[in-house]
Amino acid sequence: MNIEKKNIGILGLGVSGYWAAKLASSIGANVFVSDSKSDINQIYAKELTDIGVDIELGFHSDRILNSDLIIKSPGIPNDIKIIQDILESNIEMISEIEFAYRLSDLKIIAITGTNGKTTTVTCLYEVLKKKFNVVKSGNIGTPFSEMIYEENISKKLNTDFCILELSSFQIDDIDTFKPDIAMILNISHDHLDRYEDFLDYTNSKMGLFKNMNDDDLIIYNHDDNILSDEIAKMDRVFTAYSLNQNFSTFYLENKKIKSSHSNETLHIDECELLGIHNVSNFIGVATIASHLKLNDKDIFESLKKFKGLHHRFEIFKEVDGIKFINDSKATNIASVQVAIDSIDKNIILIMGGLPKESDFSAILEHADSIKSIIAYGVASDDIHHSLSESLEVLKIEEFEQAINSAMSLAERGDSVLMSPGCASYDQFKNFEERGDCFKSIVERHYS
Ligand code: UMA
Ligand code: ADP
Repeated sequence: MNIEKKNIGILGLGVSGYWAAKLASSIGANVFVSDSKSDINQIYAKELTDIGVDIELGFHSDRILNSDLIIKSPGIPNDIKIIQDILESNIEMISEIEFAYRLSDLKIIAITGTNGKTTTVTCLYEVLKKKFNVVKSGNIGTPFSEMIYEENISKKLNTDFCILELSSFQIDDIDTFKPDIAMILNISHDHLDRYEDFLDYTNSKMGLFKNMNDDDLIIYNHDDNILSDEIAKMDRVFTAYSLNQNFSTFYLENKKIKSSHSNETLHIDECELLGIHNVSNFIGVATIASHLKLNDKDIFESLKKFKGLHHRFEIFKEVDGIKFINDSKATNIASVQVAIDSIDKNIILIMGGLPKESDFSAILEHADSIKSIIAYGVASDDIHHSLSESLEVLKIEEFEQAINSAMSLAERGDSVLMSPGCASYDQFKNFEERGDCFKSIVERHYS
């Protein structure tokens, strides 16, 4: 793509817009960035102004309609007026991922799914780095444009693969983007405020494969029913992974991950990162690594040592026979369900926050594993309403009091699981702050 001297318009001056602007400007484009907020990161604004980028803050004017190409940040919804004006104007509008892709010659491994993307991308990175020069980018926090900018200015990076975490928002406005390998982990209800309905959201995720052909590797989790149904509708070759030997090269048998290539095994209780969902993620990672010719022994060794990430099924304390698990990143119901499935019984479950849906009744499928539920925050009424006929649900508005109540209920043999199933924004800045708050309340209690 030749954008030298072209007018490039960028919507949004978050981290994606900033790096897209730097990348476009470094190639000689005339860059204009528009952000509807005034109080954006001042360092971004200053640095871009210094390199000759024009910036408009506080509103989206028609000026962006003078662009030859418009790059849209992933968080910008389609129903705002300026997007409608752009669509009517026939100016090409692409996502930041598509833009960086057009300027890149990196080999790409793209990972998407409703839950487990960041864990899986990080795990795959740890496994592949034994043999390859790999980088990780995308929704994980480092925009793809930043990666390409760095690659362009330092020609010596010799990157073999870029592992790209992709949200549905980032997939929505791709056009020619074609990964060499793509993996989809699962599909469940999330982000329904941004999509017309669940089908619309599902179609967005499946859009990742639209330019891939039979020479590219497309991997999907066969154990996810919604995903399997979608795959069955598509007329192309997919590679499945599963806990079940009938569908997968790597599989789970008697608590061991096994491979049909060798006699190597990995006992799941010996892994640093626990949880049945993480076993599934491991099998997905192993499938890609094996395709790239890593041997089973090396793959299993790296999986065994992978520690996971904070706030994702993080077993951070065991005291008086009680386990404490911080799963603050579980912001939808499907991620709570896998956390419950990963613990046998005697769970004191803390849920709540800002709900994405009002119906929590799917948790009733796991009623036998749950001793009590503490429901906090804005969602507490909905949680109580959905679950209290069959389960003990205590409504406690304030987070710290909710945690204290959970601790006072807990006995030897119990697990206190903070897996909220909701966003954190009613009482916290983000999920990290909520998880850190949970951990510090527990630590203080036992100090
Ligand atoms: N803005 C406008 N007009 C609007 C709406 C927003 O100008 O109508 C502006 C905001 O004022 C803000 C900017 O757009 O200044 C923010 O852009 P953005 O929301 O696209 O966020 P970025 O900072 O560019 O970060 C994005 C991803 N954010 C979202 O998709 C919401 C980051 O994922 C990602 O790490 C980053 O690009 C790098 O690729 C975050 C996320 O929450 C972690 N993702 C969602 C998730 O994981 O569930 C999808
Ligand atoms: P994402 O980047 O997709 O949000 P994360 O790795 O940050 O995913 O994990 C978010 C939540 O999803 C955590 O609660 C985590 O334990 C849970 N999770 C991880 N892997 C899976 C999976 N395969 N299926 C369902 N939930 C998962």
